[in-house]
Amino acid sequence: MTTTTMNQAKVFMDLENDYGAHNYHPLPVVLSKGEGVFLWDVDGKRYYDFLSAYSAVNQGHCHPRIIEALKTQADQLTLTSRAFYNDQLGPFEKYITEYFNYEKVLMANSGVEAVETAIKLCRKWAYTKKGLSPQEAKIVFVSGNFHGRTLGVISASTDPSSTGDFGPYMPGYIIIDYNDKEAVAEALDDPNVAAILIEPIQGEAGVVVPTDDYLPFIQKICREKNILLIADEVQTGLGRTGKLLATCGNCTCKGFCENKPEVRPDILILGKALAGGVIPVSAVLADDEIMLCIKPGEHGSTYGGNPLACAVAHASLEVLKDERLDANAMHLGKIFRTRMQAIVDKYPIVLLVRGKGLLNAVVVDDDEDGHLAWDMCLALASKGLLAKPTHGNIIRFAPPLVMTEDQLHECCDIIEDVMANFKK
Ligand code: IF1
Repeated sequence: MTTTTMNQAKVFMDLENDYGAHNYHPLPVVLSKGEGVFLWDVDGKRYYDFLSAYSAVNQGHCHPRIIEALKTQADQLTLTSRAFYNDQLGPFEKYITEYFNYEKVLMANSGVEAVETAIKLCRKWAYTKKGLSPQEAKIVFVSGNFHGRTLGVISASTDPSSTGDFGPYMPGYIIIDYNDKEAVAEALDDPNVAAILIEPIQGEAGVVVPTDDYLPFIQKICREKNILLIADEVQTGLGRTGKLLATCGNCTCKGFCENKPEVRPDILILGKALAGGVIPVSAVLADDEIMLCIKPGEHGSTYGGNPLACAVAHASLEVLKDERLDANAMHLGKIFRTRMQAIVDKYPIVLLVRGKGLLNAVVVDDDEDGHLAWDMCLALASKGLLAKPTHGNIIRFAPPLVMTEDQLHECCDIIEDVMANFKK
C-alpha cells in the first residue's frame, strides 16, 4: 500500500471512527467493490472473500441474476406496507413455502427480527393451542448460542460481550449445555416448555458441530412432549453446510430432494443469504396449526415482505437451486477440511479444523481472548484473503458457495503460507 493510497484508506477509516458508533472492530481494509468470490479495496487490491458477510453472500457478491431482479423491481414498486396486497408477495409466499415444504411463511427483514417473531409465535401457540397458563411459557436455549442482538434474544446468550450491562433480561428462558442429550431430556420434562430454539451448527461459537444424533434426539423428545423445535438457520441454511438446510442432516440425496429431511423443525428461521447479500430479508416458516395462531394486527413490520424483498429473495433462491450451490459447498468443504487437516498435521500452532460444507473454522493455539487469530487474519488480508476471527483463537472460513475448486486451492495455499510463518 503506497503512502497516498494508505492516506485514502485512512480517510474512510477515520470517517467511520469519527462519525459511526464504535460497535465493531473491523480489519483495516476499506472495500469498494464486490463480484462473485472477490472483493476489491479502495486501492484496487483484490481479495478472496472468506467471510461472505457472515454467510449472507452465499450466491457471491452482486450476482447478476439477483441484481437484475433488484433493478427491475426497483423501477416498478418497492414498498406498499401490508395495509394493501401487492403482486409480488403472494407469488413469493407460494414459491418459498413449496421450496421448503411448509404451509405458511411470515416475511421479516433482519435475522434477529425473524428469531423474535419465532419466539412470539411459539408463545402464542403455547397459550392458544398447547394450553399453557398466560405468562408461564418457557423456551429452552443452549449455551454458546448466537441468535442476534435484540434484548429478547441476548437474554438467552451465555456470551458476556453480548449480554453485559444490557439487563434486565427477558424472563421465561432456560439455558442448557449444547450437545448434551441428558440436559435436553431434563429441560424438556418441564410441562411449561413451549419450544427449544437452536442453531443446528453454532456459528459464532466457532462452528461447533453437534453429534449426528443430537438434533434427531431433540426432535423425538419434542414430538413426545408436544414441544416446538425451532431451528435458527439464518447462518447455516441455504446451502452453506452442503445441504439446503443444516437440519437436512446426513441425507444422502443430491440436494433439493423429495426425501423427508432427517429433522423437520416446527418453525424454520431463515435470513442472510435469503436475499443473496443484497438487501435484508428474513422469513419464518411453519405449518398452519402454528402460524395461524397469530391473528391480523398481532404482529408485523413496515418492510416485512415488501415487493423488492420478494423479487430479490425469489432470484436468490432460484440461483441457489439452479447453480446447485449446496452440492458445490459439500464438495468444496471436503477438499477444504482435507487441506486444513494437512496444515494441522504440519504446524503445531494450528490445533484443529471443523465444520460442514463451506462453514468451517480453524482453531489455533492461543487463548480465547488472545490475538493470534486476529494477527493471522491481518496476515491473510495482506496476502489477499479476507477472514475474521470468531474468538481470539478461532478463525471462521466461509467463502461464497460459488467458488471454484481451483480458487479454493489457491486460497488454501494462501492460508498455508500464512500459518507456516507463525511460530508457536
Ligand atoms: C453481528 C455474529 C455471525 C446469526 C444467527 C441470527 C442472527 C445471526 C445464527 C441475526 C447474525 C451476524 C450478526 C453480526 C455478525 C454475524 C455473526 F458474529 F454476530 F455472531 F454470523 F456469527 N441467527 N449473525 O448468525 O441475524 O439480525 O444480524 O440479520 O451482530 O455482529 P441479523
